[in-house]
Amino acid sequence: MLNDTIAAIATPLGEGGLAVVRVSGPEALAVAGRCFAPAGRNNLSPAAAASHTVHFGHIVRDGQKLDEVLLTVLRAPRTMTREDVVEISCHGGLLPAKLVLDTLLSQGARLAHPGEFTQRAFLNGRIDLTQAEAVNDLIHSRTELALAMASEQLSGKLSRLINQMRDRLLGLMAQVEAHIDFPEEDIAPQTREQLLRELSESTAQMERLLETAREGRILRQGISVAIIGLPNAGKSSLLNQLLGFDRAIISPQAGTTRDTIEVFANLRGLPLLLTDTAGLREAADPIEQEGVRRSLEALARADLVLQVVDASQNRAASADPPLPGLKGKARIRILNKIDLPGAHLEFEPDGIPTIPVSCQTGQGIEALKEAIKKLVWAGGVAAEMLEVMINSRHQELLAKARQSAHAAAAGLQDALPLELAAMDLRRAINFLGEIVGKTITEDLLDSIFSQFCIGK
Ligand SMILES: Nc1nc2c(ncn2[C@@H]2O[C@H](COP(=O)(O)OP(=O)(O)O)[C@@H](O)[C@H]2O)c(=O)[nH]1
Ligand SMILES: [Mg+2]
Repeated sequence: MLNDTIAAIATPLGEGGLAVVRVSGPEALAVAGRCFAPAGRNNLSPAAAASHTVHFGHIVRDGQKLDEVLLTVLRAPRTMTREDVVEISCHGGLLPAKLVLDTLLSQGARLAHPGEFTQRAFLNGRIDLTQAEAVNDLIHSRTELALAMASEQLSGKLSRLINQMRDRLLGLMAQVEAHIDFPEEDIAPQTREQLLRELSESTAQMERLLETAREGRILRQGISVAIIGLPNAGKSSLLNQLLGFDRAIISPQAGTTRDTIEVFANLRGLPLLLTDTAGLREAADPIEQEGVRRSLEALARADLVLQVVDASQNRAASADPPLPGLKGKARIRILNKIDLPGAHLEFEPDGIPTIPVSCQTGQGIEALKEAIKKLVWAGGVAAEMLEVMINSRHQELLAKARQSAHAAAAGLQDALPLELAAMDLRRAINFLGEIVGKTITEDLLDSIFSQFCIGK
């Protein structure tokens, strides 16, 4: 599979100043050489050029110059894939890049599958699986915080942690197996104690890592936030305040927002998917009825609800809407329009964080952002969690590893045959190995790399 040469456009499809076409594999230099006519004084063919050098020339096909390009020669092993790589910078826009790619394909390269470059980097041992996944995270990160986390993972921080855990369990398993081999020497009580202590330290470490899953999911996927409330409470005004620009139409006329509006906002590194909704009321107008139905849907989907209350209205009107969907949802109550005379700020204390704001003057908005952050990062992980954050695949395997380690400990504790503990340890070791890709299956590779787009 790795002895063919692959090529793909590595930059996004669309118009731009430049596009890059990437070639990787044993024939990369030869294939590029058949498509490239060097120009200028230093006119070396790619195969004759030194590694990590850039060459000016043309892509030619059937004697015809297709595009003026810069061609970079990168020789194995100091390349992204550890294979010979050629990167061709051609003119941006769909057509030039496609012509260059077609020429390469006509001269012996094969079109790369999605993620195949990264997959080769993995298969050739340059990066492990968690690092390969980080490449995807890096490309898809939407806030600086998510980006910082992805680059930590790309640098191998998570891999090192997992490998340390795995090595530790390997050591424990070796000790247990030594006793199996010499059955006449029964395991000494101190040795058993020692093994159990080390095992419990290992599982505690797995627990800590498992706890980063929630934050990892938040940073990768964002959290969905529904802004709800009665008509005219100031929901659309709040959306605009949180965004920092005017996205939704604001009007004193009740029932202005009829459809739900979804936008992405970056709240100090926290990716939010905000949904502004139609005001919740008994509507006569069928369009508004549909809007209300969608509001309730958004409410049901939300991880967090921002409930906007008009504090200048009398208390009865601003009381909590009797919505079944609100039950058990993380919620912040926002008392809006505190700039108006007669706005009352007090609310029955009921454990729901309540923030007074004015979406007109911006007063209280910073406090609201703080409250959102606090609620989402419950436990205040911020700085520490940047170290590592596992994804759902890691989470699943880590939970299995922890379970096996627990089983091993229980077996040792109850003085069951040592073979059983050794088997459980072996299982835990394999689960950890699967996280970094030490034990892999074809299916696993497919499921990970198919999430990539072509050219990566
Ligand atoms: N004085 C004052 N008016 C506000 C405030 N927030 C919103 N409004 C006004 O309230 C009306 C309804 O606002 P809008 O955001 O459209 O409410 P929605 O129906 O809940 O989306 C508009 O006239 C806004 O200008 C506020 O904090 N203070
Ligand atoms: Mg509105």
